Amino acid sequence: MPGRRMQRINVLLLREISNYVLENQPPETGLLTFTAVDTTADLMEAKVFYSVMGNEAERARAAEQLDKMRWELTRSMRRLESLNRIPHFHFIFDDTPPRRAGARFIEKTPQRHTAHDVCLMASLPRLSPRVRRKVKQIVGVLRNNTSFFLTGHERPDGDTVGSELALASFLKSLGKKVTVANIGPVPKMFHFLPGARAVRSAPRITGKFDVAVIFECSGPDRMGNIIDLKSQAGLVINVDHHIHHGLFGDINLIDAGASSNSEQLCQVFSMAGHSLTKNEATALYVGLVTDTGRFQQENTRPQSHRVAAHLMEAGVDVAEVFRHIYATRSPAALRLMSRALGSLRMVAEGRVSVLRLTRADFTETRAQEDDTEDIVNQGLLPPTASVSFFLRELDNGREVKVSLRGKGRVDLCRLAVSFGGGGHKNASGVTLEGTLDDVEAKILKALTPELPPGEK
Ligand SMILES: [Mn+2]
Repeated sequence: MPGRRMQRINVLLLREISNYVLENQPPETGLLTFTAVDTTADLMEAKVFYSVMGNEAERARAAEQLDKMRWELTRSMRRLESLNRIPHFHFIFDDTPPRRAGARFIEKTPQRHTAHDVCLMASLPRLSPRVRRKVKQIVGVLRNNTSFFLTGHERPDGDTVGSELALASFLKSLGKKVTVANIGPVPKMFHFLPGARAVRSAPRITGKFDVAVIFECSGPDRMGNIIDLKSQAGLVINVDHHIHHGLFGDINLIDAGASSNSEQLCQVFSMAGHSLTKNEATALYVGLVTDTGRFQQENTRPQSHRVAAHLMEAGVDVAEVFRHIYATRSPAALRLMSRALGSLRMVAEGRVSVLRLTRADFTETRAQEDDTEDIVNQGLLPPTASVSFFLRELDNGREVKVSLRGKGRVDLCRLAVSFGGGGHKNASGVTLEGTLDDVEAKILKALTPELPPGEK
């Protein structure tokens, strides 16, 4: 058994080598995973074990590439201050199942949809070499690290929760330590997802993690700074499908062409050769179906349906998901909906529907924040309405949360961003300080000039 110091050095080298090679390997090399490093006590020599997911030719190319990279790799290691010498690296192809965590996992999981996976990989959007490299790099990081922290934005939605649960399940099946936490609670409608009740809700999580994966946050403040990325995470992976994004991660997988994080994760799982379990597929499906507005919003692409088909084939019960998310409403939520509909006003010559809820509406109906789901969409029903504008007073009494939905005629994302919010062209939101009247006036003033002329 190597001593604690050597163990630390081995772990450090394993991580550094993985990251360096994944950053620098040419795309035609098969999927490389580094499985172990064994350094001699005098730091003269280090055996570096690796495996390759790929055919014979890819394996040979990988060996050749590693050989070529050796010198540059050694040079890049010189910046590691905790090492007073860089050992000579010997790359050793490792095919022994016990060490190959990824391979062990694949062997353990029957490939139920092998033919289909191949077809899915072909039908997933052809990633640009840049994104492909990132996905590949993420797969390597997931494999080569031990402890993970997963989180998303405040007031987690179906896509955040679904992505967290699917990724957590995948990581646990690889034997990793996983903590999932958000600053806000998981909405009740997602509690049917296995693992959803175990997701922690806390303002602050302590401890250190090898890797933090952050879902759809334009910046660390969007996750309420639940951990301090600099001091608590060795490496930060930032996954998002929204534009207007701060690139705060060490790896930023940003794809505005994807409907949801769930769709992006499908790329990661597909590249990892992972065959989804029913629970993972259901969690991802929830992300897909909620983020596309049941496949009705503009971000719904042929690709979204292909991914949905793939998830159904992995066992998703679509009717069950529908029942939990869309066909179940508490009496309190119905009463809240009635209040919101009762508040409807048509302004700007009928081109904007305004819906409002006060704090009293919540307390008197005993409704919760997540009972507001779907209210904003009602404002798009009047044919003259181009935009539905929904405002609600937050519990703190100082702020108003604004949701905007459109029919494609106004860029609501740009509008929300100009106030410090975000979203998509047809669905965006922002939280502003002020009274309902102040905030309504402020947004209408900016919105009205953007509206298409009304029909007379
Ligand atoms: Mn999303």
